[in-house]
Amino acid sequence: MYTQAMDIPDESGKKLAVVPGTASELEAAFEARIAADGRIEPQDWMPDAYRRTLVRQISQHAHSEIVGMLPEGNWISRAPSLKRKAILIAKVQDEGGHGLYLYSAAETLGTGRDEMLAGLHSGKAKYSSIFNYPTLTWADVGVIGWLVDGAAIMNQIPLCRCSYGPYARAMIRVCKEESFHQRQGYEALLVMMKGTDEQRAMVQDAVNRYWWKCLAMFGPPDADSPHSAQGMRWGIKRISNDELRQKFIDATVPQAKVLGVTLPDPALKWNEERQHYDYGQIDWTEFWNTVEGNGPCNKERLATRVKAHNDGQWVRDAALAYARKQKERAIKEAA
Ligand code: FAQ
Repeated sequence: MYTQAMDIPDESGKKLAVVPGTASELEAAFEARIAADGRIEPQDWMPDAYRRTLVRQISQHAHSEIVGMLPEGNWISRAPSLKRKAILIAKVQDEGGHGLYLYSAAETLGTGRDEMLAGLHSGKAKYSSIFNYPTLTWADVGVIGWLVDGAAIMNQIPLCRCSYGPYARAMIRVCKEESFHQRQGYEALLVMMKGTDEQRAMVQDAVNRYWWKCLAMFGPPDADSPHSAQGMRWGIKRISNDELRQKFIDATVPQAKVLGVTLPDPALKWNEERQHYDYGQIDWTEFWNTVEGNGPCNKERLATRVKAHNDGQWVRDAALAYARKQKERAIKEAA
């Protein structure tokens, strides 16, 4: 289980925390570990800024998984067959599980889940822009699997090599599950494309609405990304936002051809010299507007999460009361 693996020590050397020394010696040991591509573990000494960066990124990632359950969750009761419903339920549950591994990984850095959730519920913490758009038709569910999970995997595979051990280990399992999510989405679309003209039009419409939003998922261009340079230096990020975006485009164009859909970008063209596809301008104004809370579904998504959290208060209260009773019983029995 992932939770048991969180304390696995790094084989590359002794724990930084057990090496006595001054602050500058500890910092030097941390830097040496990073330079040697070793892993930092929860008990190790680490600079405050490294810790803060990880809590920010991992908790935002966790929030994305949890809020990301909502757009597809809306279709569970309307899935077109029993098979599609079973797959979709499994996928949405997986996303919930990803959120939980990630909150646990962030907790190893000393930040409580209540604090992280308070950040989400107050609108202070971010989550992925992509989940603030509506799912209008069944084709949107297929396109989320193909393109949104596809973009998520592209971004998350390098995170399996993140310098922070618990995050890297969580990502291994997450990526395996995301791979199933991507395939089920693509397969659902392949079936629709073999159907009626109306079904094919539905797929094309979903691709048209989601394509540009998926490209923005990778974050702002490198030149406008305030956290990238330090994140790369610390081995948290391994590949830059723009490079990942390019890799995603290069991998997706042939898949779109097989599927028989057009990607909605007239500038999309193979560049022989670069050995990559050229592509058009992403609307960053729209992206930032959505990130800042003004996308089409931001308010609805947050309100749904806050209601679910409040509705679940009795479960947390009951679990705490039970734990208290267990403890009291153990004390009585020991007396
Ligand atoms: N949406 O300087 P950078 C999924 C923010 S999981 C919203 O480049 P960084 C699974 C960024 O946080 C999808 N905000 O920052 C699934 C920062 O804000 P801050 C989530 C964004 O951290 C599928 C500011 O802009 N994946 O889809 C976005 O170095 C289907 C400046 O940006 C992850 O979270 C955005 N798209 O790089 C679930 C992966 N992009 O903190 C359900 C882990 C940027 O200063 C259904 N995260 N921002 O207030 C990462 O890899 C990185 O955090 C990046 C951003 C690449 C997202």
